Amino acid sequence: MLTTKFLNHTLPTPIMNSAGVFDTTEAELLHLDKIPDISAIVSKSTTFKAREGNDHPRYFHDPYCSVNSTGLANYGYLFYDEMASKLTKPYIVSVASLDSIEEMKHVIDHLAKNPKITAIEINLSCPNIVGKSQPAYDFPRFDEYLKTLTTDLTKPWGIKLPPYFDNQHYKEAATILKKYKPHYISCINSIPLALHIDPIKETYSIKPNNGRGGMGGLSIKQISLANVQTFRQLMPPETVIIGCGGITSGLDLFEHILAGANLVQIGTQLIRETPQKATKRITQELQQLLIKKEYASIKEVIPLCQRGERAMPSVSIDHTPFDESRPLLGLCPLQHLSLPFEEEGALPPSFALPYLDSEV
Ligand code: RRO
Repeated sequence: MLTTKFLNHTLPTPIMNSAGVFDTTEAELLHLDKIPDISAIVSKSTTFKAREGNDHPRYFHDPYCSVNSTGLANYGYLFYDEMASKLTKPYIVSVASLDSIEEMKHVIDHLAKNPKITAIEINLSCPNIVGKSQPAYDFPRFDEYLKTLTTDLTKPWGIKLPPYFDNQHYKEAATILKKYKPHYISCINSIPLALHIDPIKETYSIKPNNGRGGMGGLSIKQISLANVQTFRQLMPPETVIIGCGGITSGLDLFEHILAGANLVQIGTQLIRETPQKATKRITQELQQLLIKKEYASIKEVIPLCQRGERAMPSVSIDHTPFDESRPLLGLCPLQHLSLPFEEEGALPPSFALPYLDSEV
């Protein structure tokens, strides 16, 4: 029911980890390899040399979001190259830009020679290198990077895109992408330069860059859906789109498919709940939802933007079929959506701040 094609692989579920989550060390990568509902593994974004990354604490999450400023902590590309022979699942090595295009080209060309590596994920959207901007936000640089990195590249490659927020930016990004024809695009990397403040301790929740880092988690879902949908409309129909951002439940994953994603990458929720538990639950929820909606397979779900007329739900969802005790995750009962936020009792109990309770 959840079988999904990816490059020349048939995956049992449409789920991968997103780059940067439980994929830095050998133990983490071997752990991901054992988890049945994770179908492909993405490495931590790697660079030519190993990096310790930014100062700790550099990751934080609450029920709404995560904020990280990891700063590309990784063991260097040779380590992720060697890991390929130890993993059994399709393995994508994420490669990040740092100082020089030439260095990144060297890394990619080296990794491309390894037959055990399934694909390269080009990451031009790291938000956390202090003092540097993202190539994917600077379109002439973006074009130059892709030209240099993908000329003569024989290995399948994808690209991790940052969130875009402007129609002109979408158009410019899509024009460049269409020139270089990635095998897939992943939308989106974390939302850059978000600030989280701990009001109890009166500090920033993470240390680097004055507390600012890339935001993930449920709060970014609407931005990631909009990016998936827009690229689904702008790119040729055969473009594989991996939805990434705000997936905490089977329903969130389903929304990504409705927006136009073929597969998904999950980050924050794997940290919140553990990769095993999160992906097992999300897979079960997705299966139950598809059954309830009378889809025989995930392949039957057509993105909303490709349907002729306004889509009507095939079944009404008036209460969550999921675990209602799980804070914030999954479907909010629909009646809450029509009530004003200020109204007492309008918000589901999951909107309380359990992390504050536990601190007090
Ligand atoms: O390492 C990081 O700080 C990082 C990277 Br490379 C990225 O692509 N996205 C992110 O949120 N953090």
